[in-house]
Amino acid sequence: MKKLISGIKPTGQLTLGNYIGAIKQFVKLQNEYESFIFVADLHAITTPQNKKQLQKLIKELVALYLACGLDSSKNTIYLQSENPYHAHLSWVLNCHTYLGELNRMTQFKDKAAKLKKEGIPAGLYTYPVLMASDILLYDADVVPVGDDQKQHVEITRRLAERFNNKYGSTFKIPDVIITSTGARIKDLQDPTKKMDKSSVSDKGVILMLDPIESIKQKIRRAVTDNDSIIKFDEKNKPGISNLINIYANLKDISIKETEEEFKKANYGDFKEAVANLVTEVLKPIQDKYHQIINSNIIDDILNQGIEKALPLAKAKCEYVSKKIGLGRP
Ligand code: ATP
Ligand code: LTN
Repeated sequence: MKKLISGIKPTGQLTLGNYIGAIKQFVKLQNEYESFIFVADLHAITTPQNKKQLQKLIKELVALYLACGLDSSKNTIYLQSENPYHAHLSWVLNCHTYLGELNRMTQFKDKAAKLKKEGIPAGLYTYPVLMASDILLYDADVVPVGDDQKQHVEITRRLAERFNNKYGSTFKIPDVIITSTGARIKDLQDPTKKMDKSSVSDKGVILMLDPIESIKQKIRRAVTDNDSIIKFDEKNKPGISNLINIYANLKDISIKETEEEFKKANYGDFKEAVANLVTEVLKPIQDKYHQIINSNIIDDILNQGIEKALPLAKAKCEYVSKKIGLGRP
């Protein structure tokens, strides 16, 4: 069976963007791939985090993975920092990465701009190399992510190819999987910006655990435009296009089918339909989440996950070390 790997950072409450761009894909693909889904806590600390809050978010993220339908018999669900080999391989790959490559990463530029006053951690700069290690450590065939992570999977491929050319075949070259609709869900108040869990915008971000009525309000108040045609046009109608993306994705239909379904509707009716669909999807997830978060299952799942992930990662790191001449002769 081919392998899949992906992770999410415990940097905030998960958004509808995280669900559509990432988790929904994990759930769909778990039947086709042997899946490794982790909590990227080492990635989370590339921007400043509060210790107590981080602990809470780690637990919540595992509960949400499960509530969304990740099956622990099909997925190895684990905590990144419990596996020291991620950081080990990351160091080795750092020594094979050029500064010029890291300078081109758009996520780094965006996040660094926000941290100018406090200082920009070196870890934020080398973040893509840690992500490459996460992926290459398990010989993953595919990496399902949102559009913003595509560049990081591309650098992963480049690093793997460089290493293979220098030391002989060592790493599998992974492919990115990006959903055709909803690869970049936008903020409802500023539809030119990505919906982000670390964002300060409250009205523009739908949190997966937001109260149902508040989700509906946020969608009803989403910024649109002045004409009243429900047509996908990201440049001129970013707000409506964002809602079309959300609807099409959650209903598993195309953009065209969505336009056709609402060709006679007004914006009010369309927003109501989007609000109903989003809450229909999120309500059962929220119910399950509340059962899971108060049970002991989270520790069991993480124990089981790390037990499977650790020996695989250890073996790969030892193999890599041998290839480059590290360790005792
Ligand atoms: P942060 O704001 O802390 O950078 P984030 O919301 O971007 O966080 P990540 O942990 O970086 O979340 O992302 C987890 C996964 O969700 C990634 O695969 C990412 O591409 C995807 N994702 C995040 N936001 C969106 C979005 N708005 N639309 C589609 N996919 C998204
Ligand atoms: N950088 C990703 C999270 C992440 C990831 C990974 C995703 C860390 N390591 C490995 C896929 C594969 C993000 O979403 N910000």
